[in-house]
Amino acid sequence: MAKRWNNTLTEADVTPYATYLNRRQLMAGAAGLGLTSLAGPLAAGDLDPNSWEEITSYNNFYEFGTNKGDPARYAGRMTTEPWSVTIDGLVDRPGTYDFRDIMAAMTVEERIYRLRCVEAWSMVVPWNGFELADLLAMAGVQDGARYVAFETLLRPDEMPGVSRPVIEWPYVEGLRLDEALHPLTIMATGLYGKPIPNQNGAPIRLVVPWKYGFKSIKSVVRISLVKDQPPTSWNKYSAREYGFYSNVNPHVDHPRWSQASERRIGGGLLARREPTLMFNGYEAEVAALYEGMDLAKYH
Ligand SMILES: Nc1nc2c(c(=O)[nH]1)N[C@H]1C(S)=C(S)[C@@H](COP(=O)(O)O)O[C@H]1N2
Ligand SMILES: [Mo]
Repeated sequence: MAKRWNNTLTEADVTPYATYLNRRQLMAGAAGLGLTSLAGPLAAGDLDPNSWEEITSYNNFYEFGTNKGDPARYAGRMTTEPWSVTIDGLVDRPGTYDFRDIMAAMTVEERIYRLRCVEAWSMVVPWNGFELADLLAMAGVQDGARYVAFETLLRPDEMPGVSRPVIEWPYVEGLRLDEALHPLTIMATGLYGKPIPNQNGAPIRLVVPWKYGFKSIKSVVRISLVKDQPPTSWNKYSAREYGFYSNVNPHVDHPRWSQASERRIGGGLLARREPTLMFNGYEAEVAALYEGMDLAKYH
């Protein structure tokens, strides 16, 4: 069932993990609907997804080259079977989890999300996936954990792009724990009901719809629960241009271009640019995570 997120979430400000879990259990018990009851009612959708062709041919996956067509051309070389994700750090059940075992344990649903690249283009993507919170619950987050670090596969013989030091490989990303546990944050494993294509981050990638696209790290092989804010690839490349948070924000420009508007892929050459929305349109759901923070400083 498609979920088109609207301003119905009020349970977003969940910092201590125990509080978070208790609330989920309470809600699940009360509603008898399972954990997805956090989602709230479906909104009238204004989200018209981009085509399969658009989503799978215009990509950023620098491990396969920096041109938009490179991932579609070269990512087929990446071996995705078998695949495992190591979950380690501050968890009760660290280990290397086979992708098939993860899939057997998770409930996959459809999430139609906006995707806003920091380069000021955007798409709407019908992902299939599950909440990252459910995967983290499987591993058992310990009290001291405050951030989640992610790492992409690094396999140079299958990745023509990594011979060039565009960024430092492997690609790494990170979220604050409450961002990672937010019900909008998913691990995507499918697209349009099919397994996710290699160029989009097969077999499992992060999707954080209120942040610039580069936070949504592809082809994840490691998830670590950590105490301190982890290093992230684009922040290491240029901290001034790419902050750790990188929430979509039309009022905070990239040093080299405006972030006030965006070009929707598939709109055609004559299409008007669309205004970029605060938190990419998910402000009602996520603004509470950043209450009291200077969003220009913590960009
Ligand atoms: N490992 C890895 N993940 C990545 C990237 C990348 O180069 N390598 N590019 C990011 C950027 S800049 C964007 S905009 C999105 C694009 O996702 P899509 O190609 O599925 O639209 O993936 C992100 N995840
Ligand atoms: Mo991007």
